Amino acid sequence: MTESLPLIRINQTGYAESLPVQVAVLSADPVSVEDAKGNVIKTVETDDLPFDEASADNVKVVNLGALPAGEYKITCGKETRQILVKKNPWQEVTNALIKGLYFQRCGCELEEKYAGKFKHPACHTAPALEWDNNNITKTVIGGWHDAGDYGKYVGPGAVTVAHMLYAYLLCGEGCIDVLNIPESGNGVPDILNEARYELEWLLKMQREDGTFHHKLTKSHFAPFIMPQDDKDTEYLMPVSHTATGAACACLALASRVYKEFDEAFSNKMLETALKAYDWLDENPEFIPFVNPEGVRTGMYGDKNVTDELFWASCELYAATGKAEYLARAESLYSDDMNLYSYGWADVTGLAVICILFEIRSAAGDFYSKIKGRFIEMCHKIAELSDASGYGTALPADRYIWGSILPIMGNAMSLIMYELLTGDESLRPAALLQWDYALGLNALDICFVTGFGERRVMNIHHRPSGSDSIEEPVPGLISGGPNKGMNFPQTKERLGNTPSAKYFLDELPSADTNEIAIYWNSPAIFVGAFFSSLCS
Ligand code: 9MR
Ligand code: ZN
Repeated sequence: MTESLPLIRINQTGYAESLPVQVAVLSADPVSVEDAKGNVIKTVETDDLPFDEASADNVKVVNLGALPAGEYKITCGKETRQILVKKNPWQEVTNALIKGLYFQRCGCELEEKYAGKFKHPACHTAPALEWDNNNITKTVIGGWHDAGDYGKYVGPGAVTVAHMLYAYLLCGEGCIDVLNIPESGNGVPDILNEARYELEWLLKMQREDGTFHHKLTKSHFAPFIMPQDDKDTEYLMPVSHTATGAACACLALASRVYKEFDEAFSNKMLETALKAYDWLDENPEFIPFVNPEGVRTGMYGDKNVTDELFWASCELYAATGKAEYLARAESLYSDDMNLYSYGWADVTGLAVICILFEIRSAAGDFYSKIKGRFIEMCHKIAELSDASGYGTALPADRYIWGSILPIMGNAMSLIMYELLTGDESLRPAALLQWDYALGLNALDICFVTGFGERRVMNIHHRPSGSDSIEEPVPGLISGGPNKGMNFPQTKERLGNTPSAKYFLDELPSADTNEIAIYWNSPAIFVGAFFSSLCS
C-alpha cells in the first residue's frame, strides 16, 4: 500500500509565508525547491533516512525554512510535488472546523442558507424520558450530536466547549471570522455563538439537585439514517459525578467568557456551576458511570473524578475569586497528574490552562510548580516529535481510538509553551502536528473533510453516510489511525499494519474513521493559533 503513496508528504492545505515549510520525505535524495519561474531557490540534503517505528517507514522531516507566498515544486529524487505558500493559508480550514459543529446541531433545522446542500429538517425534538423513571418526561432540545452517532453526552460536550473558549481567549485573532450561522452578525463572535448552542443544552441537562445527566441518547445507536428520521425515544440517562464535574467547570469558564456579551446568561451559568459544585462537595463518594442494562450507546466510562473536580475548582476560582476554590484545587493536585491531557476522560490539561493563563498571579508557589512541570513536559513532547519520522508527537504504541486527540493535545501544549514563555523554539514541532492533521503523515491523507488533494471521504458519520451526497459533511476531523484492535473486522483487514497506518477510510470503521466534536475542538485551538500568526 505504502509503495503507491508519494515519497514527499506535505500539508495539503498549504503553508504560511511567515512559518517554516516542513515536508517529510521517504527518499534520501536531496530536496529542492523550485519557484513558479522554474528557478531552484533552495536545496537541502537529507543524509540518512531513519526508521520510524510508528509507520515502519524510512522517513525524515525536512525543514525548508520560510518561503514567500507563491507556488513551488518540491523535488526529491524522481518525484515532484506542488505546494502552495500563502499569507494566511489556514483560516478557511479553521473556520470550517468551527462550522463543523454547526453541522452537528441537534433540534433545529439546518437551513439551506447556512448549510447549503447539507441542509436537513429539525431532529430529535420529542420529549425525552428519564431512564430511571419512565413516568418523568422532559423536553431537552438542542446541543450537538456527539460524533457519527446522534447521542449527546455531557462530559464530552463540556470539554469541546472548553477547547473552543480557550481558543477564543488565547488565540482569539485566529478564530473570530464570520461563519454564516444563524446568529452571525449579532455582535458576538461566531465561535462563541456556536459554543453557546451547546451551553444552552448543557444548562438543561442539570437535575434539580445539581447533578447532571450523563447523557441524552436512545438505548441503541441509530442505523445509518438522517437525524430527522431517527424517531425512537431518547432517554435522560442516570446522572454521574464526572458529567457533573465537567459541566460545572465548563459553565464556570463560560460564565467568564460571556459576561461581556450577556450578563444574565453568564450569571445563570455561574449559578448552575455552583449548584453542581455543591452537590459534588456533599457527595464525595465517587460512583463511576456504567451503562444501565439494555443501553448500548457510548459509555464514556470515566473512572476518575479528581481531575474534573480539580478543573472545576480552578474555573470557579477564576470566575469568583474566592480563595476556597484555589485551596481546594491545590489540595486535589498531585504530581502524578497528566498536565497535558485535554480529553473527555482526563481533563487535567484544561485545569492547567486555567491555572497558567487565568489565575497565574494569584496562585503563587502552586503556579510556579505547575508551570515548571508543564515546561519540562513540553520539552518531552517536542522530543517525541523530533524522534518521529513524520514529526508526529505520539509514541508508536499510543495510536488509540481517536489518536488525533493526543496529537492535537500535544500541539496545544506546545502552543501554550510559546504563549507562556515567549520562546518560539518549539513552534516547528507544534506546526508539524497541524501538518499531520492536514496531510503530512504516514497515510498521505488530510483528516479534515472537504480539504486536501487526498482527503478522508468515508467518515463514520450518519448524516454523511445517508444524505446521498457524495462528499461528507465538511469541516469534520477523523479520529485517525487506531491500533487498539477494538474491531475484529478492522484487525482482519489490517493485520499487523504499523500503528500510524492502522486506518480505513471506510464508513463502517468507527474505530479509525469516526468524527467527534471533541476532536474538532482541539484542532480548532491549533488552527486558531496558527491562523492568528498569519492574520
Ligand atoms: O472517543 C471515545 C474513545 O476514546 C473510546 O475508546 C471509544 C470506545 O469506547 O469511544 C469513543 O467515543 C465514541 C462514543 O462512545 C460514542 N460516540 C462516538 C464516539 C467517537 O467514536
Ligand atoms: Zn438530533
